[in-house]
Amino acid sequence: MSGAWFAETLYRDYQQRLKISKVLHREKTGHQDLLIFENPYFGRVLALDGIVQTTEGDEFAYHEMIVHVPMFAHGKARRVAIVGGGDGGALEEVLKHDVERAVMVELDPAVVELSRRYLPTICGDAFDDPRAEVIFADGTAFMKSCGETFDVIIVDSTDPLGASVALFERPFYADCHARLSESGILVTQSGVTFMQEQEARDTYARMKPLFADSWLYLTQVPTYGAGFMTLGWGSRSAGPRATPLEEIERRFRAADIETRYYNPQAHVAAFGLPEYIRALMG
Ligand code: AG3
Repeated sequence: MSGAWFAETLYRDYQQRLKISKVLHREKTGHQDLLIFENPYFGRVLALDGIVQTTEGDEFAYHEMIVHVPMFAHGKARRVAIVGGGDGGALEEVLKHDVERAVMVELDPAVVELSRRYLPTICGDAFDDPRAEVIFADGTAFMKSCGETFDVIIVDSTDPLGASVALFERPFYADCHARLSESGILVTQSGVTFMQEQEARDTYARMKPLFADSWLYLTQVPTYGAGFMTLGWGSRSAGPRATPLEEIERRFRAADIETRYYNPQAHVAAFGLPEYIRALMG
C-alpha cells in the first residue's frame, strides 16, 4: 500500500489527497463504506463514503469547538445529547464537563466499534464512562419520540448526503428545539462554507424561525480543507451567545479543561463571521 493515496470525493472541482502509509481497516458496514488508514502527518484517519471525518492530528479543532462553545455558553448544561458522532470525539469532550448524562445517538454501530478499536486517542475512555449512554438509532426518530429534555444538543453528522440529509432539515431542527430545556442550545455541523455555501445558508434559514437566537460560528479544521467550517447555532434564549468574555473565562477556569483550539477568546471570536459568510445569512 506504500505510495497509495486517499483521494477525497466530496467536491466536484476540488479534491484533497492524503498519503496512505497503512490501511488499518476497510469495511462496507451496511450503512456506509468505512476506511481507517494511517497518514504520516495526521496519524490515523477515519473516512466514511470517501470523505474524511476525523484524524488524530486535527480532531481537536472540530470536537473542541462543536462541544465547548455551547457548553461554556450555556454554563450549566447537565444533560447533553449528541446525534451522530460515532467516533466518540465529541462525547469525550462533553464528558470533560460536569454533566449528569450524555446520550449519543448513532446510526451505525460499526463506527463506534471500530473507533473504539482503532481511534482510542480520539474517543479516550468516553464509551466506558457511566454518564454516557450510546443508543444505536436514527437521530431524527430519536428526537421525535424520546420525551427527554436536554440542555445542549450537538449534531455531529456527516455531510448532507444519504441518511444524513434529514439531519439538515427543518422538521429535525423543530424536534430538537422541542427537546431543549429553557436556555438550551442546538449546534450542528454545517459544512465548509466556501465549498458548501448552500449548507450554511439552509442551516441558518431553517433554524432562524424556530429559535430565539440563531447564528453560525467558525472553526478551522485542516483536513476538511478549503477554509472555515461553520457550525449552526440555535438557542432557546438570546442569553448564551451574548455571554461576556469575562464570564466565559470564569467558567473555563473553573472547569479546568485542557484544550488545543478552544479558549475563551477563540470562543467569542468564533461568532465574528467573515463577510462572505455573513452575506449568506441575508
Ligand atoms: N463530521 C463532519 C465531517 C465533515 C467533513 N466534510 C467536509 N469536509 N465538509 C465529523 C465527524 C467527527 N466526529
